[in-house]
Amino acid sequence: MSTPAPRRRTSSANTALAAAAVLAAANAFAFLVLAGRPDPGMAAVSVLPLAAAVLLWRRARVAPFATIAVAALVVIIRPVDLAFDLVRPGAVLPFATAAALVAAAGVAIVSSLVLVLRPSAGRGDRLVGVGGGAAVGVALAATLLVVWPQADDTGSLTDEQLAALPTVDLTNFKFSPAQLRVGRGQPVAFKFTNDTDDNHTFTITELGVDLEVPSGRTRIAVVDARPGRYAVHCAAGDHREKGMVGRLTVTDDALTSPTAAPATSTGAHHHG
Ligand SMILES: [Cu+2]
Repeated sequence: MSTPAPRRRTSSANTALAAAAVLAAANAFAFLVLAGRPDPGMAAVSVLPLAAAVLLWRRARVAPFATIAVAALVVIIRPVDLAFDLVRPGAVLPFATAAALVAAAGVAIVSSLVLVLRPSAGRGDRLVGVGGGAAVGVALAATLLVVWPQADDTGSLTDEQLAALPTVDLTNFKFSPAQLRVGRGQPVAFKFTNDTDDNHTFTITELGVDLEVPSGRTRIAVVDARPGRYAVHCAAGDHREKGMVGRLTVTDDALTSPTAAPATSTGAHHHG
């Protein structure tokens, strides 16, 4: 009866965090060793937030900095990249990283609450807890806000349909092909690949299409337009000025061409 409870209270949390740490370590190992090309940056990213979350949970002195580090990492990696990996994981590693970061953000938020609510919290603890938790929350919210519309754009296509999509390569600095031609009628889906180190976009201002294609990723865009000719450009940096432009022609008939074919069905396609 004389043994104080607090030591046991955190044992389940410790176990969960230990498991998370093992996952993060495995993730880092995969990025450094198993991947054909070692990627120290991604390895560090996959471990740091979890380490920060662990420290925060344990209420170490560095906890305030840990909270801020988690928030900064989420922002630095860019919500759109995270969101993309979460919604349509093209590879296990980026997905694992994104999932780990989101999980870490969740732990950081909870830990901030713990920091704020504990009886012995000083004024500084409370300020850091509230500020850090809010910062992580905002970063996480931004990520999730990007997630939903992406899910709507790409989630309804079957694997068969995905494989049959016309592909447009985004390179520095052009669209290949730059002339897209589709027949009117059903919405048309394109697959965009970006193998460069830069992020690019597929933007049709007239149609309200603004698709971000992160570096090294593939994305699907569903375009539903009346017959006409639409100017296409990349909205990243000065890519448009560098010639990253194209044109989408929607013909007045239902004919298709090699550069684009109607998707057989796009099911539950929604506009944001
Ligand atoms: Cu671009």
